[in-house]
Amino acid sequence: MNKKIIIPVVAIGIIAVAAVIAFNKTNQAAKNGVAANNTQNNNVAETAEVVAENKESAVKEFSITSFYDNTGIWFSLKEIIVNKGDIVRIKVTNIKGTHDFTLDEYGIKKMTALNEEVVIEFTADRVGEFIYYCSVPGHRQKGQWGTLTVTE
Ligand SMILES: [Cu+2]
Repeated sequence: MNKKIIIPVVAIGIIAVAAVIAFNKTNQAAKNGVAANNTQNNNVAETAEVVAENKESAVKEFSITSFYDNTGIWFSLKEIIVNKGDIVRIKVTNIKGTHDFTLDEYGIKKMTALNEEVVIEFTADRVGEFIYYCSVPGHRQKGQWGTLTVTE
C-alpha cells in the first residue's frame, strides 16, 4: 500500500473508534437517566401508598381477663380479628392466678400482675393466624390461648 491510501484509512479508523466510544457514553447516560426516573417514580408511588394506609388504619381495642376456674385456665376472649395495618390495643386484666400475655410472632411477652390492667399495643403488620397464650408452664395446655387473625 502506498502512503496516500494508508493515511485516510487510519483516519477513518480513528473516527470510527471515537464514534463508537461517544455513542456508548451517550447510551449509558440515557440508561442512567431512565433508571433514575424509575427510582424517583417508585418512591413517589410508595409514599402515596403509605399515606393511604395511614388513613385506613384504625385502632381496634379489646379487653381480656385472665383467670382460672375448675374447668381450666383461660383468656376471656378466644378470638381477635383485625385488618392489616390496624393498631391493636389489648387490655389484659388478670383477675385470678399468675399469668402473662405472649404473642411470639409480634415479639410480645408481658406479665400481667393481679388486678392490674396491662395495655398491649402493636400494629398488625403481619397477615395470618397467630396464637396468643400464657407462657406460664401448663397454662396454654389447659386452655389459656386464643387466635389473632390479621386479614389483608
Ligand atoms: Cu396463665
